[in-house]
Amino acid sequence: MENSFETSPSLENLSFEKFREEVLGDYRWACISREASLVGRKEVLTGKAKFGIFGDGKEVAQVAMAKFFQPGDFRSGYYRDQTFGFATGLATVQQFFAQLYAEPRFEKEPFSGGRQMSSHFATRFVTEEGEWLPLARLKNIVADIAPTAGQMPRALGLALASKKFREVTELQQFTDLSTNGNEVCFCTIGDASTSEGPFWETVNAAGVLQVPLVIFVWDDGYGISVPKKYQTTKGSISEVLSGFQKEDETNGLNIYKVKGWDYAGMCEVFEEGIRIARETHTPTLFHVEELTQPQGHSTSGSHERYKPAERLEWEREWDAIRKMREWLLANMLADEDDIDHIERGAKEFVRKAKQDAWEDFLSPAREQVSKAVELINDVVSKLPQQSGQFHQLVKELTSNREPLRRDVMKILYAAINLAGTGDAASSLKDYYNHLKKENELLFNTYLYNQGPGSTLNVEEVKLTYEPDAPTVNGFEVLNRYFDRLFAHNPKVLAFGEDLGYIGDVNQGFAGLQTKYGEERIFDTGIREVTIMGQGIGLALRGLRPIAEIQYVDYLLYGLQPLSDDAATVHYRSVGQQSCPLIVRTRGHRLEGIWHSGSPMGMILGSLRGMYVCVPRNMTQAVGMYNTLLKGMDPAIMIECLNGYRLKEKLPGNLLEFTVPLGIPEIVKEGNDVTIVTYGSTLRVVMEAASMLEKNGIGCEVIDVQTLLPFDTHHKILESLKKTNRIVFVDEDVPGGAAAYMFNKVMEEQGGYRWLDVSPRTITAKDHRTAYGSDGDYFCKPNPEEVESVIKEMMEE
Ligand SMILES: Cc1ncc(C[n+]2csc(CCOP(=O)(O)OP(=O)(O)O)c2C)c(N)n1
Ligand SMILES: [Mg+2]
Repeated sequence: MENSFETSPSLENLSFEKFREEVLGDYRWACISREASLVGRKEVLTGKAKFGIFGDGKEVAQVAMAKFFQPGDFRSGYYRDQTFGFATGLATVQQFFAQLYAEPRFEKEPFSGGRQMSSHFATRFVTEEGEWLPLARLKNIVADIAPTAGQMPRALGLALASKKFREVTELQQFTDLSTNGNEVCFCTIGDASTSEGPFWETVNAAGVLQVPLVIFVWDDGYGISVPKKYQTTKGSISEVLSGFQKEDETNGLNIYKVKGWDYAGMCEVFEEGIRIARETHTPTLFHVEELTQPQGHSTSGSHERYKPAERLEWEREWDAIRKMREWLLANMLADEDDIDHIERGAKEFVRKAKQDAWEDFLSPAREQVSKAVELINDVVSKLPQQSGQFHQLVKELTSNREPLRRDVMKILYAAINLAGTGDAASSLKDYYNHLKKENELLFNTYLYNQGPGSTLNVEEVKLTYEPDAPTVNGFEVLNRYFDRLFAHNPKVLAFGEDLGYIGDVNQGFAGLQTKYGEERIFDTGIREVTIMGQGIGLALRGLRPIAEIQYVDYLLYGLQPLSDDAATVHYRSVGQQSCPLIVRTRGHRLEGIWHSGSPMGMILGSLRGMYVCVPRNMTQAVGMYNTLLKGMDPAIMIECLNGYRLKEKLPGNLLEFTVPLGIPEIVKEGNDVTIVTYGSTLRVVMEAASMLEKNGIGCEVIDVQTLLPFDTHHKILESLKKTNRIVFVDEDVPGGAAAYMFNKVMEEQGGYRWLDVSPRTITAKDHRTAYGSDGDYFCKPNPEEVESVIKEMMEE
């Protein structure tokens, strides 16, 4: 022993020691994570947090998974992955508890600033200035979302980005964003969530596309209370997926089955599958079976209610941590003492992290309580006759041992009311307003990019024409624009159904695939959910995708990833992630129930967090594309389906001209009535306006251009001040976007003060639009209807 330090240890011993250390390190993280779950549940049950969902039972699989997660890789997962977060160093246990308590201070809860439930992680992708971080050198987690399988569509896009970075020559210069497309997207999903459509769409698309997507199915046999036999055909996701298995000379996925308690087995299989995915871009699925849920699904219930006693017994016996412990002992990697030491250390570590997070969480509200009490006591000295009631408020506030920010606001509000209108409470009011502002910053910011990345900062560049500018079809304006755009901006990619080879159903991309390659302009399968997912994933990785929904009527299929993911990502990550996706689609009137929709109310209701562009013609659309491409926000562009063959003068500054968002354009001036509209209906309105003109009624026609944002400078109000009559016209259902515009102008802009007659909306009918020209005439607004409503208004 004495001279052992003099003998150099053999290389073998050294690597054994290193291996042992690594394995024990993994065991330690597994124990810490388990303890965090156990303590986390208690925190909820004792009322310190509202809801908890934890990763107990999945620890060993995730320490194995974390080993192969390299800088540049992305995780797109769900709420079970805390162990992965800890083991990769992307989340600390204290931050995990901070999130459990809903800590809104970003410094303390850097995943969502208290906006998301527990175990919804995120890392930073962009700076406050809207610049991309060197994602190729970082380990990246896309901000988690709760809808089951909602992480799948975007995972496809994240993986597709690697393929694009590898195969598109023009993209190889962006070495901060990718290292030759070596980045793998790790996607986790629960067994029951594989029943969801987005799972199947993603798996099929990945098999077709051949992208480095690695899916881990955490199979614990249940989706809340519903067992696998009601979820999955044959009760096995790997078995039913077997037809997707890649063979020599075919596409498809590599599918592996592993046991979730078999640490060594998982390390081996994960290493192989992930390496192949990284090198060859073959998608991979690991079916990780025999996982458990020691505490059941979440804090909302107990699994004893629905799991049979034998299952519960089996779960105890096959607990992965217990199995790993047995394996460590059997392989003499540690003895009982070593293991006990690790387990005790884990408990202590978690106890301290929890305590620190809780103290941190409480401290701001406690300080606010002290300050509020001090200010209320000051008021008491000025208004002694109400002292009893003030003291009651103070008592209420100070007897709350764990006050929230909300409690302080409620008491301050009550105290201000009690003090009445005099000056006595002015410092209370100041403090109330100060806190209100502070809370707004904590809870109501980052719906859109706010700094230099904001699309609203893009400067207007006016449209110009060459003296000999030709008049062309609307689609040709777009076609020439896209041609220049693809020559100019290597980050732009466009894809969708029929978009590649034939250049979209209305020829906006005609001939461009041949010119710019099928890597940049490409067809997809008929799968709107994952077309949107491709767009989201590519945008999150710093590219500029234009993802097409063939007709706006089919947006419903692709709406979920937009609403739950693209529209919320900046908000839910507190500005750390931006998704500058452009969804291109076409809509409003043409023919029949599914080619004439204008579901703008649906869009407005579901896509806050995206901008909504409704250009009246293709020239305006070009200006909006330019604007969007200079910003960092996601947006949807609804081109006029009946406008592609209408003639437009070809702009001279196609690549430069911008249409600022939220600025309506007065397309016709008039003094008698303001007509507010957009998109295809604008032409109907213009026809009505010229009919009215003949009767001496001057219409001011305003194209709002974008619904989100809406008339940010209150231009419509200026018009209303002149005409004192207003009508909102569109072809959405009643109560849809026309009602939205009405609300904006009447309530937000205070337009009601300038009305001489009651304001109106003219919309399509409640039902979908019947086929044919008569169907259109009798279901959508027509010029005669607009004219008669306005005549009525003039006579009122
Ligand atoms: C779209 C959607 N439907 C329902 C839910 C409610 N829900 C949350 S978790 C869950 C079960 C998921 O089970 P599984 O995929 O097996 O994951 P596990 O929780 O077992 O890890 C359900 C139904 C949801 N979050 N999203
Ligand atoms: Mg499950």
